[in-house]
Amino acid sequence: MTENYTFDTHYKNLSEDYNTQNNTTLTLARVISQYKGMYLISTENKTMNAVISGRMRFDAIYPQDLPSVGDFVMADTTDDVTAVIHAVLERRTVFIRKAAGTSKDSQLIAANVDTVFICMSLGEDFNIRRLERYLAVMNQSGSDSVIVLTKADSANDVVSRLSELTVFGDKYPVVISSAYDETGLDKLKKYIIPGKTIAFTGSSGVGKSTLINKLLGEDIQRTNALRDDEKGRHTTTNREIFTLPGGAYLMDTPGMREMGMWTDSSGLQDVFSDIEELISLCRFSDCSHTVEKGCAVLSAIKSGELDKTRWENYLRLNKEISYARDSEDYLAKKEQWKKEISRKNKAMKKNKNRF
Ligand SMILES: Nc1nc2c(ncn2[C@@H]2O[C@H](COP(=O)(O)OP(=O)(O)O)[C@@H](O)[C@H]2O)c(=O)[nH]1
Ligand SMILES: [Mg+2]
Ligand SMILES: [Zn+2]
Repeated sequence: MTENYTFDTHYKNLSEDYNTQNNTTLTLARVISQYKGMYLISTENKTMNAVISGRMRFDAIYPQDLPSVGDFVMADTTDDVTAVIHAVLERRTVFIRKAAGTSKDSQLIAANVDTVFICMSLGEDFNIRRLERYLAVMNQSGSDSVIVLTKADSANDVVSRLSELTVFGDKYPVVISSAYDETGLDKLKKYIIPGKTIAFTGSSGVGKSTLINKLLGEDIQRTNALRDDEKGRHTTTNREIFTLPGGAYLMDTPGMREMGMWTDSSGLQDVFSDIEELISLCRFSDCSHTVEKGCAVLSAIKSGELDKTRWENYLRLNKEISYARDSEDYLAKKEQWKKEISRKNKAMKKNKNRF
């Protein structure tokens, strides 16, 4: 397969700097798919398999230290069969998912995504609390979010569903779409411009792959027949980037059952600006919003101005952030402890040799 990518000047410059600083002649490439330890990368003129260098594997502590789909990497492509990735160039955005609940695992889903289409079906799947979560996670990633409401052809109460979105004000563009009757495709295409990477995310079965197919104009993605419960099945097993002839990138992401928050609480501010505003109006600056007189949050819930489930979702997401922060501290301490032990071991060995 021969591709003809043109990377943007930002990454071309970074790659030249890398080669100068490290006295190497590595090639700039983009990771377009990943399966376990295997990568598929595209240079400006070819697509090939790649693995990471032993050094890179050895040095990696966190999953984020390894290449992910969307990364721009420096690779040795002299071997025609398999390239070797030596470095990841600085990411513009990172889409990290933290598995919710008690797990400490985080997963880098994609790098360098400019715009995320957060897809939600106008059918049974429609859930404003889930949308809040996706928006918050995507805000953390640094990418711009567009709310894409899918399957408009089969929806019946679009008006009431749209009214639920008014809590976000006009912070996020909303596109009503249908891959079946092609509603809204023109609006989506406005975001798909050369050089930009657009990721599709949202629950499994909402129609992401079908939309991507439509936009690509050919049946590259596999889609799955709808089950009665509208959930669909997990069809996209790994993340993959598709390049449009004009030079834009479309990325499919697998259906994610859990979409936890990581350590940066900035993601919440935009999604819940009304709540943050209310909190600033509470009479006491250390208000716990549970029993206090003059609590603006409690009175807004009472008056119906603030939906209680929205408040609870806000609390839940905040809690996840503190949990993620704690576990990061824990990992850092563990790393410190490992270093300490290896230092002591070395010192002991030295002493042994001496006596
Ligand atoms: N009614 C309707 N069904 C759709 C539309 N787009 C996709 N579907 C169906 O929804 C199911 C899941 O689609 P798929 O693209 O695999 O969803 P994904 O898991 O988000 O990638 C399939 O049965 C599709 O045929 C649409 O615009 N309207
Ligand atoms: Mg899919
Ligand atoms: Zn309060």
